[in-house]
Amino acid sequence: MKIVVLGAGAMGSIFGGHLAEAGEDVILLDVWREHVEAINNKGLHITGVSGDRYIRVRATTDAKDVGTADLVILAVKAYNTKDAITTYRSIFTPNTILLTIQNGLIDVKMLEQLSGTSRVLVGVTGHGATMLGPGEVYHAGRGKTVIGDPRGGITEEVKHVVEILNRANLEAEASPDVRGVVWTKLMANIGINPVTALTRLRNGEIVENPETRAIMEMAVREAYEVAKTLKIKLLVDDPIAYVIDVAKKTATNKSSMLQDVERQRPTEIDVINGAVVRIGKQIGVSVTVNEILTNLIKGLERSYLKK
Ligand code: KPL
Repeated sequence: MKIVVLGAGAMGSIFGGHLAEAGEDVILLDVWREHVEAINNKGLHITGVSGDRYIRVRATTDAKDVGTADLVILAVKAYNTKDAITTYRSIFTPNTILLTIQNGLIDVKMLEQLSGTSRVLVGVTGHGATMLGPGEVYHAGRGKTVIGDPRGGITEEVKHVVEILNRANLEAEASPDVRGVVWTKLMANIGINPVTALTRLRNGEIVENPETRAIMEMAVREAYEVAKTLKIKLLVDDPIAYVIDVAKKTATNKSSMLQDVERQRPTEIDVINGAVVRIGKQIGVSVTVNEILTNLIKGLERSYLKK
């Protein structure tokens, strides 16, 4: 099976590196030329919880080097999805399985339309990873990767992809209701990411501080109302307690959104709080706090992106 990791940032490199080590036919596809050259010249250097090593894996910026893929693991930042699939459209056939492991609420219909395959699977990963430089990735933490078919049920495709990831030591499991898994993780990102990005506090600090904790709780409460109205079954009974627990367990982390803001990059606000705002408005659930957080992050992005 030819596996293409589309988007060889930190998470894509962790997945691609593990798959290559397991002997899979894998190629990393990314527009970042220096990163691709470093991987081809020296190997992909992964450090951190899974060990310090150089992994031999093919990398390219050019779809022509790939041909077509049997499995595409989509790991680009959500705001680059359209560009990435459009640029590399030729790697997809109607039989390609497209597994997104992106953060936030990804629009599966859009993935189907852009790629031309209806075999789209959704994955939620608990791995933590950071890019250190071209060819250099830090594996910060291991976690389960839960995979499912967005239409529900555990299909043969889901089982097959889970098996491939497990062979590569990526600790995967299948879920018959991946929407519930996505929305549960979304609760943590909704509460933690914009509040940390706006205040520059670390995950644990926004819980200790009553003012920031109150905003975090209000945002999660609204998102929970949206989820309940959509009849989404979360994996937890008390989303606020869950988000507080995640923030405490990752207390010293800078959230991904805070890192984006510090590096003056676009954030994933549109697929996190922004997605809840869009849906809440459609179904008539109040999403005022999420709208304020979304608009503040967008204003902040504009202050540095316009430079
Ligand atoms: O996923 C995260 C992120 O930073 O995006 C959390 C759970 C908030 C951990 O930092």
